[in-house]
Amino acid sequence: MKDKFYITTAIAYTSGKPHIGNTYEAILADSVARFKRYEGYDVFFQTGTDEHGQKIEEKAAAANLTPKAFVDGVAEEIKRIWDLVGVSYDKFIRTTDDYHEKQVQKIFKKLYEQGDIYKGSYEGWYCTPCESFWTESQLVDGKCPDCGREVKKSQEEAYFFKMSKYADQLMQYYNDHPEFILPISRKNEMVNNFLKPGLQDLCVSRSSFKWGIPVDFDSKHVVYVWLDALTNYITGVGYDADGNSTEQYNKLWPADVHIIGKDIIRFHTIYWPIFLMALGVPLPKKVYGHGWLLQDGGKMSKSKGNVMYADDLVEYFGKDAVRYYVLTAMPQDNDGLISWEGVIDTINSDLANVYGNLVSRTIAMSNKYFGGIVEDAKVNKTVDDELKAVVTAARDKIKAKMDEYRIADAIAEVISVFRRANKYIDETMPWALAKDESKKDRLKTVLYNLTEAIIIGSSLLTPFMPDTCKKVADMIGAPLREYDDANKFGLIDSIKVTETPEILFARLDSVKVMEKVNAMIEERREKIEDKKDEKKDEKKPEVKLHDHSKKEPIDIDDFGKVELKIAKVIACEKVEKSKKLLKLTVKVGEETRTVVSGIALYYTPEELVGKKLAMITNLKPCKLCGIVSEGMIVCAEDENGNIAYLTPEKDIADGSMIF
Ligand code: ME8
Repeated sequence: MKDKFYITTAIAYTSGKPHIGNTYEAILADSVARFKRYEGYDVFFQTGTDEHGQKIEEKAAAANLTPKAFVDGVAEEIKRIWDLVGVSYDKFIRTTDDYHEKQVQKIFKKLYEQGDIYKGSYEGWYCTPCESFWTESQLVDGKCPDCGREVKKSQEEAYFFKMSKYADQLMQYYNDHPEFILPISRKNEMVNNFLKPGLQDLCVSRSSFKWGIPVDFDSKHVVYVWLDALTNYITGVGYDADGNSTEQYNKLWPADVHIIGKDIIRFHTIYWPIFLMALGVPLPKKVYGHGWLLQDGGKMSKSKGNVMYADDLVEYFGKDAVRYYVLTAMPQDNDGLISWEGVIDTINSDLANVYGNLVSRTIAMSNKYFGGIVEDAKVNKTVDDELKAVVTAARDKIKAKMDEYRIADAIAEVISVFRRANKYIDETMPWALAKDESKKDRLKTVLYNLTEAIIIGSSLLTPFMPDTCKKVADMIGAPLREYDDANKFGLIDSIKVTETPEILFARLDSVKVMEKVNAMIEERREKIEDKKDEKKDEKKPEVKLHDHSKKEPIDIDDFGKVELKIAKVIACEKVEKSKKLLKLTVKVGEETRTVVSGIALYYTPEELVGKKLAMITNLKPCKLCGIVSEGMIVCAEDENGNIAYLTPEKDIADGSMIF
């Protein structure tokens, strides 16, 4: 009976299309899963999407969709991309799946009933228009960092998890399982930065937004998105909090490895193990935190149109070349740098020059000298032993690297097999042997040895480049070698190679490809600019800014206390730290004043310069985002939150009184 191997990726946020960095993780996990299958493990590979939370709720609103319709679209897109790059998952879980939501509710309740979760209150500073809590240190001059308005000290009811209760147990687990966190540097980070200073209780519910799994016994609250998301690893394989877990769960859990990125290691090596301890569930065997793929030569940014997406890369270079590139671009203990030029260089050097060239030369020579027939005439030389030694040692070297999750190093071992085989061609000079009839058998053996090296190397490369390796085996006319035989030389019998070999990787002309790529980036950038303009025209406000309830009657004297004048905007700019504020310089008769106004979502600075507006001129000055505001621009706001400034019906001097 084969051992099981349960491997997972992080589940991707459905806030938008995944870039090549997120896709890298799926390819990485896929190559591990494929290698384990090749080794003979009974692999279960789970991936999926993380679909709840405020950010997604906001994105959906901005797209004018319900959150569910929005995440349905993005989850489909993520699946499409995973399929495009050949991610061979067995299960794709979505956190909006019914069975998952039910289990999260049960888990929450169980933890509450056993006292690990308790109801408390969250203290902070609340900005009502923004519906946001802020800590003291986040405030700017004591005001909301987003809109610059006054904030109220508030308490919100929330549920908390008693993290500290399990801290010692977790430290013990780390000590007893030195292989739990990989690379080791990440473990030290967790111990020194989080466990040693002491764990704080974790707020595990939210009531300021709705798009989450409701706490079933207190429906004002939704479950904190990380508690929801992390449990996917058990709910996806059939965990049941009432003790009726499936056979599949019993077989697969604990997971053999969670593959995740470096930014979410804390969630997987502190929160997740503690939740599991509280549930009485065994901990995963390993958490592997990979580095990040960063764009060489500048940050990837949507507005620059230069974000690298897997589907573009696949369109330009093909699936396997993209898999090869991202896997080899990432070192184990660090981040990896990627670029369009980098893909071209790697394809030209490793795939076209080394692998492709070896395959095409070998097939061409077999056709030319022996009508495509490859067989061993057993005329051996010492140089053959050197080739055979490299080829037969490769499997175990690769396995050792794969066991340490050194994927780039494992692939480099395969490439060194192909490099050695190319060198063997130079050493044996088949074209010279062909000229001498008496050396025909030696030539046969040379081509046989090369073909063996190609088949064994391709078999070992299959987890990383599945389609290419299969194609090579088909062209050679020999099956890919099983794992158990991948360290044995000389198993091919007599075979016939194809007469019409395909070019595996054509050499790319960097200048030509980059011209096309740059044109695509430019086109995207323009589209994004157009969209921004359309959005500006729409000017859809998200919330009403002001209290629209009926006010108490006042005397004319009360109204008389308000000084309203016409102000002319002579300059205007955005306030750097805020999305909502504009800084206006206005002329009011002889005076020039600065006014900070929360209308940046409705008007651009350019639209306001030169306009005459109604302004309250005797409000006491106040500081907003560090700028002293000396008045208030008066606007009208309708029930839907649409805003319009007030301007005189005909031209009138600035400084004129409004009464
Ligand atoms: O973190 N290079 O989702 P996510 C390499 N939903 N990996 C990268 C990367 C980059 N440039 N950018 C992101 C989440 N990643 C949560 C996970 S799991 C219970 C919940 C990795 O879509 C990132 O580190 O933001 C993470 O492992 C994965 O992509 C998904 O990121």
